[in-house]
Order: sequence, then C-alpha cells, then structure tokens
Amino acid sequence: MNVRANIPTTLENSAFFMPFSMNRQFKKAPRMLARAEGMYYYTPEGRKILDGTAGLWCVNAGHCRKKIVDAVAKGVATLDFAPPFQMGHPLAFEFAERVVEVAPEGMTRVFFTNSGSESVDTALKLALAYHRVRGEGHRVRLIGREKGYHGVNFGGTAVGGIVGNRKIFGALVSGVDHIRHTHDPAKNAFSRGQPQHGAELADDLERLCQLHDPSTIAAMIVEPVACSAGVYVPPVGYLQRLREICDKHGILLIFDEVITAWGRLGKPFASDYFGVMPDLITTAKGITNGTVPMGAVLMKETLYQSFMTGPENAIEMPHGYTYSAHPVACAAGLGTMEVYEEEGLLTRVGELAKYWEDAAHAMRDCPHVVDIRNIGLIAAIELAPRSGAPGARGFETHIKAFEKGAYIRSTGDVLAFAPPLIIQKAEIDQLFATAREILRTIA
Ligand code: PXG
Ligand code: PLP
Repeated sequence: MNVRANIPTTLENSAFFMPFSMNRQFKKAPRMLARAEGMYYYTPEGRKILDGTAGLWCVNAGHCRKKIVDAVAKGVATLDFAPPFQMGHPLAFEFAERVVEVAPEGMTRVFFTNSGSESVDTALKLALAYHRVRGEGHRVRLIGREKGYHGVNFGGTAVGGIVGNRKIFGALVSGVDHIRHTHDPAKNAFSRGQPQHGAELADDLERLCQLHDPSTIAAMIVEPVACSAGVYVPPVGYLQRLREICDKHGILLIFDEVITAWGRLGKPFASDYFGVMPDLITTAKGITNGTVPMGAVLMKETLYQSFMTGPENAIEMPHGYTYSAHPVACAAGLGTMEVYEEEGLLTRVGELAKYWEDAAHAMRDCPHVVDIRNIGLIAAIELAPRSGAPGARGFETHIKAFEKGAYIRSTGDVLAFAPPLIIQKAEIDQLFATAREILRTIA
C-alpha cells in the first residue's frame, strides 16, 4: 500500500528529502535546473543561468561535454556493472593508470570510491591500518582542523571542523582532535592569493603532539585550501610547516583535494601548486567532471607496499564499496581525462588567475563587503552579517543571482565563486557584474 496515499503530491509535500537544503523554503519557491551546456544551466522555462560554481565545485570542463557524454553512453551499454571484489574489468585498470599519470609525483597507487566522503573515510582507515600493519598500532588518533570540511560520513564528520555539521550527530568517532583554523581577518583581510600571516598556526599540531604524545597520532587531514566553510587560503609557509611537523613525528599527512584537484588552482593538484607532498590524497568531483559519482584515494608506494606483505592468498585490504571502480564511472573518468588533456584544462587557470583575482578584488568597493579571498579559479566575497540575521544577506544574494541569471553559492554570508575552468573573460565580468548589481540593491 502506498503509505503516502492520503498526502497530496504537490511539490510542497514532495517525498524528496533534499540534502543540505532548506526543504520547506525551497519547496515553496523552487529553483529548478532542467538542462545544462558548457558554462550554462537552463531552467525548465528556458532561462539561461551562468554557472558560477561549476555545479558544486565539480564540473571543471563545463556541462554536457560530448566526449564525456559519449563515453558514458558507450560504457553503460557495454558493461553496466562488474563486481569489484575478486573480479575486474579493463576500464578500472586503464583509469587507475591514467589517474596516476596526472597525479603528483610519487603518488603511484589509487583506491576508487564513489564520493569525496567515501574517499575521506577510506583514507582515514588506510592510515590507521598502515600503522597497524607496520607494528605501530598505538597510532590511533586522527587530527583535523577547525572549519575543515571532509564530507559527511562518520570519519569525515568527526575530523571536520564545521560546528553546524557535527553538533546534532552525537559523539562521532573517538580519538579525534583538531588544530586551529587559519582565518585571521584582522591581519589578512583582502589578501591576494596566499595571506602573508599565519604560518605559525601550523605549530598548533605540535601542541596536540605534546598533549596526546605524538606516538598516538596516526594522521593529520587538511584541505590545502579550505573551500566549503568559506574559502580559507593557506598562509605562506603554512603547509610546508605542517609537512615538517608530521615528518618529525611519523604522522601521515592527508591532503583532502576533493575540490582543489583537477586544475582548480592551475596545476593538476594543489599538492603540485604548493610544492608540498602529502602521503595520501583524497579526491572526487572533477575526477569525472561530476557526471557519474566517483572518488579516489591516491597514495605513495610505501603505503601500498606496506599492505602487500602477508600471504598472497589473503585479502590485503578488507575495505571497498559495491560501486568501487564502477565501469560507467571509469568510462566517464577516461572521457574526462581526454577533455582535460586536449584542452589543457589542468593548467589553463594559470593564464586566467590574474584576471580572475583582479575581477574579484574589484568588488571591494561594493556595499557590505568585509573581505575578499582568492586563489586559482576560486574566490570568496565575505559580507557583513545583517544585524540579528547572520547568513540572510548571503542567501538573499544567492536567490537574487538566480533570478538575474547567475548561479552563485552562499555559505553563511560568504559568496563562493568557482566556475568551470573553460570560463571566458567576458563571463568572469558578467559573473561579478551580477554580484555587484545585487550588492548595490540589497539591504
Ligand atoms: N572533502 C572536501 C574537501 C570537500 O570539499 C567532500 C570531502 C565530500 O565530498 P562528497 O562527494 O561526499 O560531497 C567535499 C565536498 C559547498 C560544498 O557548498 C562543498 C562540498 C560538498 C557540498 C557542498 O562548498 N564539498
Ligand atoms: N549494507 C548492506 C546490508 C549491504 O549488503 C551493503 C553492501 O553489500 C552495504 C550496506 C554497503 O553498500 P556499498 O557497498 O554500496 O557501500
């Protein structure tokens, strides 16, 4: 029996429990997208919306690219599914080689997942297991950072540092602690690129080492650029210092590159951009240009080899998902890599970054603006909160932008910009002009 038989099927009563959304607000005044092409979404009424956030930081090559669409269509018609445990299919092996080719030097092995959240939980488990198989099972602690976003599974929620994403979910995972975030507007407001002040905030990891004893810590996870919580660019020297402290104490360093990989900063990965090499990299999103869910954990050879030491007739890693290395996702990924390579998209931002930075910082004279942050093809414009209504000004800007033909994401009162990497200068101008027009009119 349909248990909803007596519930009218209006949008307001829809069965769909929307993720990370204001369900009731949205269902009363929906913002629907019907199709997409290149830099644009189209609403069901046919209105054209400039995509200022690459979907959700994932559609790096732009929407509905023919090569990727064709690869997916061919892939699903050829092999719809193949069991990933104790079985294989050629695309998984081919795509793993392709990913490792693009990855930072020394990242020689890849474990496939279906999202950034799964990549994070996989990386945390690999870190714990790595120490355990090497006889350092006393390393059980995981360290994250305030304002960090590492997805929504239990491990990622626990090491994450956004209070609103944690507080209603109980005690999460034991043995987790956090270092301080790097946001320091008093010293660094309106920095262009990396802020000058704050490298010493990495020393907060030393403090936790002294508090817990470093021999109890398995791994430290950070986003090279913390995107989700509001775009916090690492101060000059900060990531290098984190690397040094991890090395000193035998702690694995995990860079969460779910957003920063795949050309967002003008290099294939942020690890390349900053010249700091972690032990593990988590990624997702742009790995398939957002078309089919997929994620990956990249690791150094030593990590992989540490698991390849037991008897050959034993499963080395009791971890994996039904859809790890899904054939359709691998097909999408291979198509994506072709587009990235043919169009030079993994380095294109290098040429565009200065124009982007100037366009973002030209917004400084707009009403309400209290800070502007940028790096690569990412920018954040932070607005002063409306008195008594934090987040309202940001959200109103997001709504008004959609009405005016641009998709601009808001996180609280921070407006986040991260368009597809194929954006043209005229579209950069259009994106910020839309934001400017709105900021001039809202209260
Ligand atoms: N780590 C990082 C650094 C991320 O940015 C995840 C993990 C989780 O990935 P999945 O695929 O499980 O969502 C992310 C995802 C936003 C926003 O508005 C950002 C993300 C997801 C949703 C919204 O900034 N990042
Ligand atoms: N729950 C049950 C009952 C399952 O049988 C499985 C997988 O077989 C899972 C959860 C995990 O699902 P997935 O492998 O898609 O993450």
